[in-house]
Amino acid sequence: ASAAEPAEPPAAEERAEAVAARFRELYGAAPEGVWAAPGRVNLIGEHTDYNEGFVLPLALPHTVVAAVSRRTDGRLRLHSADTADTDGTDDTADTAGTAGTDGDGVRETTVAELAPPGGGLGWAAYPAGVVWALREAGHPVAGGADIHLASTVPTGAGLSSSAALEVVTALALDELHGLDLGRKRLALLAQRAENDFVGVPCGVMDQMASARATEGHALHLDTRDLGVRQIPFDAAAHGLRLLIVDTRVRHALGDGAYADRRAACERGARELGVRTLREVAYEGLAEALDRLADATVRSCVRHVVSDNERVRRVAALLTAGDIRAVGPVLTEGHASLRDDLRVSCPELDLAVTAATGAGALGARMTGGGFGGSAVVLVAEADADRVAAAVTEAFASAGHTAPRIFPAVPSPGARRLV
Ligand code: GAF
Repeated sequence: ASAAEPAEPPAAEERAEAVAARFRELYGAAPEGVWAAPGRVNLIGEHTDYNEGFVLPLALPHTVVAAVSRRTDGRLRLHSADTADTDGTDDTADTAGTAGTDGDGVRETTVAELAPPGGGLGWAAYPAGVVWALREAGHPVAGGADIHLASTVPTGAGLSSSAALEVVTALALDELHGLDLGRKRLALLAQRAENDFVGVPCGVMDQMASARATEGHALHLDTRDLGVRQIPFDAAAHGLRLLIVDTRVRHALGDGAYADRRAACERGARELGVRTLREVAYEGLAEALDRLADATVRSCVRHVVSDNERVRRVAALLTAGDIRAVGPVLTEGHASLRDDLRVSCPELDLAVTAATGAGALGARMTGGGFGGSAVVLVAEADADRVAAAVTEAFASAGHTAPRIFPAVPSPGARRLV
């Protein structure tokens, strides 16, 4: 899709009925309810969340919609309308884990037998992990559930398809069981599912973004106390557009490189004698770096502390209504992720240089890195030209054509029916 004809996915509200109808086909009765949770794109503040730092994501119009009913016999039945797995493999070919699969592709297990590691379950590990985390926290979910999911969040694109699966499951079960967990505990529980059941050591940004973002806003999140501030983000009102460039290079956080960066940051904090890098002030960065002997640790610390500062700057600019000035800060953030944290890849670097070279105000990779997507801030009038320049640059380099579409700040998780 070109930037001129935005590939907006159909709204979750419009998909609710079809998802409920498919649930009826699969399980023989109407669902008790239908919920939605969005993917996210992060504007700035990358690899800061597991250092108790700041992030600034916004929810996308791309969502996971879930039709759900409680059961009483302890069985957990899971179905996804999407053939591709969140890790890019075909779920019908995946036989790892304990869940059986029937002819309709329904995965069946019991709540009682859920146990980590659940990574082998593919996409089903995310909803199953949430049921496990609820059970572990002592919530009354032992009766089981029937769940049917349908997603428009691109998988492996760094847009939090996993967090959307987790949050939609958590919200549905929270409401059906009247648990009243609140969005903060819900996000933490979803993160626990991913950390301890799926086995990915992610921070809490993606789950909080999906659970707490609101339409028309970027979510300023302090990952230390999970305090949030909704900052108006209306690019169109300023004659601007925020584009996502999905490089189609599929990333996986579970492959060790993400955990390595996290370990380097934790080592930096230890060597500096602080609990987390959040405690290193930007003003004291040079002095802190002088005290670190290891070059890798030093550059990871420099990235985290300087990216926290960039979140502060971007939040201040947005609050002041100066969205254009955000552009260069994004590009600076990309250089830091590429050169200091070293989590970029050639395709992400090319998306950024091609976009800024063609006149974008700024661009950076977004999410965990090693593939996935970049965000580009561009004047409305230049959007098509910039998108074409990126597409051309990918073709010249022999890369798969990227998918380019606008990021419109959309509502967070909610009940539809
Ligand atoms: C991934 C993780 F899941 C987040 O917690 C965050 O660390 C992000 O990478 C990098 O900012 O999306």
